[in-house]
This record gives sequence, structure tokens and C-alpha cells, in this order.
Amino acid sequence: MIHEHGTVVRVAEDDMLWGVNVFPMVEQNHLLGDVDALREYFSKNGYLFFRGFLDRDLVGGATTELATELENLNCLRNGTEKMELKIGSSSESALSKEGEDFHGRAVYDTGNQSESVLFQKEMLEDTTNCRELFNCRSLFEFFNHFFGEECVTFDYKWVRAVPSAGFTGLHFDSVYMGRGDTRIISCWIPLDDIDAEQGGLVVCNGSNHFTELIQTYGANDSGWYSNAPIEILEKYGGRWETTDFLRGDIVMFGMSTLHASTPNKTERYRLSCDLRFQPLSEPMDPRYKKGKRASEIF
Ligand SMILES: O=C(O)CCC(=O)C(=O)O
Repeated sequence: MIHEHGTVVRVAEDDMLWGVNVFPMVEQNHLLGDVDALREYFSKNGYLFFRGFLDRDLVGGATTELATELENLNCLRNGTEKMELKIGSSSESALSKEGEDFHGRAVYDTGNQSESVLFQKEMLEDTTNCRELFNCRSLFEFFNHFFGEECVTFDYKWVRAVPSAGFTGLHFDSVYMGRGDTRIISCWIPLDDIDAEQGGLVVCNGSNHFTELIQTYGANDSGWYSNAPIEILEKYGGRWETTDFLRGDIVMFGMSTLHASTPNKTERYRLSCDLRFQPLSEPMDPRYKKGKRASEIF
């Protein structure tokens, strides 16, 4: 869906207007290969968006695997094709709530009322295609270059199935993983074509310069800051940006970049995953474990 100027786009709990206070994300594919330009753009704007960075079939393989998991867990609506991802009535019990690991152990304190559900870690351990995506060479190569040293990924992968009406409130990732390196980069990967109706990521360009907010809200282990993106514009400035995502796209953002999502207005799960990378040499938040390094995979 390409929005016309003035179309209402709901972000978290505010109705925003396309082209007025929410704008298109601008892809930075032309910067790939120029690490200085990538770093400069990232430090100015707080995030990078690449179209078709990942192989569409690689991502599609992971999506199919997750759709099969959902089907096996009886989370999909009876009589529907699994790839339609239509939400069934018994989905709640089978998947862990945001912030919980298998058996409901807290992975991190969300401090919010997210309706989003995460695939249990143990489920993902037996996957083939998902693991291939999480460990794909292009991501490791990108971050080795970007950090200028060997990178490591978090062992924990946030693989999300967002039900109807579910959305993510405004937050910095520092409030969930701020006890180690500050240079961690989050990668948000849509596992399907996801437009604003289905619940896409929305990033506040320039919020990485909101020093006061970073040093107050962002410096504590807390949860969502709010569900009110317009108030952010009024208080701090910045520019909210989103797009219609296609499978293969990726958004990379730092720990102090405000982001949220549009609500899922459809009857289908919104599938996406978040991976985290940081320089190997930097301390890791003790709540998470190091995943593999590229040299251990390839
Ligand atoms: O997928 C979402 O709704 C939010 C993702 C997110 O907050 C994150 O990647 O930190």
C-alpha cells in the first residue's frame, strides 16, 4: 500500500498523517560497500534501511518453517492454508508472551502490556531454515565491516508473531539490553511482505540525539516509554518513518533509537524477527549469551 499524502497511519496508539508527521523510510542500499558513509548515515539518523538485503528465498524458508510450527501448535485457523497465517482461537497458550522464554521464565522485563508473542527458544533450536537465516553470511560480513572488528551475535533470537491489534510501543532497546556494550545493533527482519496494516516497524529518525531522554528513560531497565509518537515530536523533534516492507528487507538501528510499530489490523499473524550484533571485544549484557562468531560458522 503506497500511502497518499494525508492518509491516516496509526502508530502505536496515535493516528498520524502520512507526509505530515510520518514519512517514508529511505533505503540506503547505495551506501553498501562504503563503510564510512554507512557509519556517518547511521550516526546522524540512528538507523539504516536496506531493501532486498537478504535473499528472499532464505527468508521465505524461515517463514515456511515458522508457519509449520504455528500449524503444529494449532495456532492457525482451521481450514486455512498455513501460509495465509490466519490466526486461530487457541494461539495464546502455545506461544510464550513477550519477555518470556520457554516455560515462562523471564528473559527480560518488558514492563509493558505487549500482546506480541515470541517463539520459544527451544522451538527454534530444531529449525533449519530459521537458523540459516539467523547465521547468514551477509549479516556477519556487514557487521564485521561496520564495527571494523569481528562481531558476535546474541544467542537469543526474538522471533515474533504479532496477533490482531498487537503493536509495539515506543522504546529504546537500551532498556532491555543496556548492561553491556552500547554499540549493539538490532536488526529487524520482516519475515513476510508487511505493510502498515499488518504492523510494520516505525523508527524515529534522529532520536539517537535525544540526549536527555537517552540519559533518563534510556539509562534504566524499564519498558516502553509510551504509546504516543506525536508527543515525542512535540517534546523532542525527530521524524517518524516507516514503509511497506518486503521479504528480504532489513532495518538496523542502535540502542538509543526510538522505535515502535503500527498495530496489526489484519487477521493474519505478523511474523518478524530481531537479531542483535555487537563487537566481539566489547562486554556483553550478562542476561544474554554470545551466539556464534562468523569464524565458527563458515
Ligand atoms: O517487531 C516489533 O514490533 C518491534 C521490534 C522491536 O521493538 C525491536 O526490534 O526492538
